[in-house]
Amino acid sequence: MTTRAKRRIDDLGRFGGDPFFDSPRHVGQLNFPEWDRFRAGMQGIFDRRFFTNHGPKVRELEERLADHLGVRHVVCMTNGTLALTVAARALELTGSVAVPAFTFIASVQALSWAGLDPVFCDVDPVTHNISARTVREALTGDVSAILGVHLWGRPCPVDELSALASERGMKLFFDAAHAVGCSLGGRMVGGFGDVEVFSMHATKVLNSAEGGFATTDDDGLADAMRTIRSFHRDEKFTEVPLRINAKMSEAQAVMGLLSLEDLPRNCRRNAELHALYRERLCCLPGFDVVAFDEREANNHQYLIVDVDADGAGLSRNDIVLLLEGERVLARRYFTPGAHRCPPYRDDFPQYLDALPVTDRLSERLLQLPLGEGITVADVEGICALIRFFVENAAAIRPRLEGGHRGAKA
Ligand code: T4K
Repeated sequence: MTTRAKRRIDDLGRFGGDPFFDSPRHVGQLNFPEWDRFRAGMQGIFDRRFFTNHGPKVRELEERLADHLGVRHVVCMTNGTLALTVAARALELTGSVAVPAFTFIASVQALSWAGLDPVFCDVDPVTHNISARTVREALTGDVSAILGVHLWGRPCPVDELSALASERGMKLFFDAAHAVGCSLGGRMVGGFGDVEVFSMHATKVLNSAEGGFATTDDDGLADAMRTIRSFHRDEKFTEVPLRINAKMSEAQAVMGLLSLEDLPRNCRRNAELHALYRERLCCLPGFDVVAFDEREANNHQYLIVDVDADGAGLSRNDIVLLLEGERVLARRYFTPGAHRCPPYRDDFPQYLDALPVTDRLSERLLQLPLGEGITVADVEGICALIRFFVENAAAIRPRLEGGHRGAKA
């Protein structure tokens, strides 16, 4: 790895200097199994000449995930977005669903594909998740369910949301795309609410390249999801009006099985890098690293920093621009909030100025690289860069405001 230390602000990539890193540092986990293990798994597919339609590898992955999470049923699907849509259809929801606006847009678009309208809720400023209070404040007459999102892998307050759902006769399900391997009160995420839905996208700590799955302890719901996810004639457990092709392929399942084997190792590695980031950034003014409850199981796959521009001397957006100049591809997750994204900003304008915590977080949070491609030296380098930005904020800020020579590609 070649890195270039910064001595003056003219050395910054943003102002025409050479980037610190010689190749991009991404935010995704991008865990790759060893090639020989992947080849051995794929060899079985070639030998059996069986590519898809709930083959042996998909069934094995479903069983292993069910064991790992302590749930009765796992239903594997093409990706997390389709798994959410299928779950919403299986729950037979109607009208609207209460959902946080502070989430990846897929949480909400999946509802739209299921023919449901969002009722946007604000989130708690500390947990970044919905609470019974924020849902209650948003509820309207036709809300048939709550969709909680365990953001960054930190579980929603499940008990209070369950109590609210029972009180109002609503279903409760969770978008657990970030939360594989995380627990609440010692119980693994996967068994909460009516259904929970996970993503196994390439950027996740558990990955099948593309992929997702739904978990439930309810036999009827599992049957409904298995039927809805496929037009295949052998997959008909229950009567449903509409079906879709949301099947997981055997190749995805091979990748998912290998990734499940590697999950403990990858979580441990994330935890180490997460701790190093915290140690290096905690004493910088205006920087607050989002922490996890270390009494619980965590996957530590998201390194999220809350940047206070007054304390740091630079805004979150300034930091992203400056890091980009050094080939550090930090992300503004989740900016803007879903209520400000099409089609919702036009279809539901009543939410535009109604979600102050979501708006505030979406202006301040920053995701930094953490995953297989990121080394201890990378973390040290990224933190040293950020320290340099903050220590030289007074000189950097006017240069950013007054325009600059673009960063080298
Ligand atoms: N609910 C929530 C709360 C979610 O966060 C997500 C997905 C979903 C539902 C839906 O689940 P899926 O339908 O996706 O299974 C990424 C992922 O695409 C998405 O899965 C994830 N959440 C979201 C938070 O992040 P992008 O578009 O912001 O990231 P992307 O794909 O550009 O990748 C990040 C970086 O990694 C890039 O700089 C490029 C690099 N990269 C990426 C891939 C895929 C690589 O170097 N190699 C690769 O193969 O959405």
